[in-house]
Amino acid sequence: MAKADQKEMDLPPRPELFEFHGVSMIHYFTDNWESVQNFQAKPDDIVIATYPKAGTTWVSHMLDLLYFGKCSPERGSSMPIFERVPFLEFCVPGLPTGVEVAESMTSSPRLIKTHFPVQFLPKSFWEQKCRIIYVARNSKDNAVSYFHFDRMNMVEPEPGDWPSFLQRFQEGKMVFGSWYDHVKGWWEKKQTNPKILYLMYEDLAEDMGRELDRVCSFLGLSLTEEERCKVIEGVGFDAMKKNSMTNYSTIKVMDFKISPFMRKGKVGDWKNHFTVSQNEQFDKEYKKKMTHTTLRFRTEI
Ligand code: PPS
Repeated sequence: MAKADQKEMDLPPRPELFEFHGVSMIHYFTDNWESVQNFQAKPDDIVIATYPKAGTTWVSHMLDLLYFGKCSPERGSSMPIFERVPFLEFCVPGLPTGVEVAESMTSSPRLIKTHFPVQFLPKSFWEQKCRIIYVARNSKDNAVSYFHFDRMNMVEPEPGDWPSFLQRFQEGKMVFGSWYDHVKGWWEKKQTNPKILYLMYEDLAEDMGRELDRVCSFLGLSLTEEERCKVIEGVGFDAMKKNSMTNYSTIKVMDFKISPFMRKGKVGDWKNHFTVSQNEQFDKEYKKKMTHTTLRFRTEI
């Protein structure tokens, strides 16, 4: 977006990345650091943790339907996802912070979203032994989705062109840092913490019914066949794209003329973006960075 357009929308300039405790961040997610770190979790809080663009909204809406779809069916079509599932570290002037939204919630359990790498999660979530659902997405599709998001979201740094964005993605110079550190950090933590369920975007896309059953078993929920079908229908890509309470169309800092929030929702869209040489280069780097982990992703299904 041209600088003049940004001014017309009465928005501050796009934020710059800076190093924060060893992770690239922007001030919108660090300005409220003290109160985020001192956040008081409740034992039944459920955290949805992801690297940006890995399927956060998908799983957030799924959990909201699971817990509240039956008793308040109007909730999913009248309350935007960021009110139903507050974004903990969010702090943009003129809007309530994620902490404020979470603290004002009267429904339980509270579903709380974060993009923090594992070492940033406020300690009270660990002390309270809260359940955490982490969602990861293969790096190539994740990078493509992030690129389009940064193009359309005026509170993200300027993405530049695709080649330079991809280069910075590999270097970890993205908001919330390196994809590699993020997915591996949470994966390592999960090995010793049974309160973490690690989901993959590709598995959700392949078989939602199977993944929903895994989620329900982790959360100790059982659904009737009718409830199960309703959730599966509600979290379909087309249903969520149409639903203004899940598609972010009410947010003024996102310019849907550039790209919609619910963009493609596919596994393998990276093939429409990576050149052959970008792909070779990427695979080489990927191999090096993923040597010492058992974590495996699928870039097609
Ligand atoms: S954010 O801004 O970090 O919270 O974004 P996040 O929700 O994590 O990721 C957005 C991408 O997830 C896709 N998405 C879905 N895919 C399939 N089915 C459903 N229901 C669904 N809901 C969201 C969304 O389209 C973004 O991916 P891309 O590849 O850009 O389309």
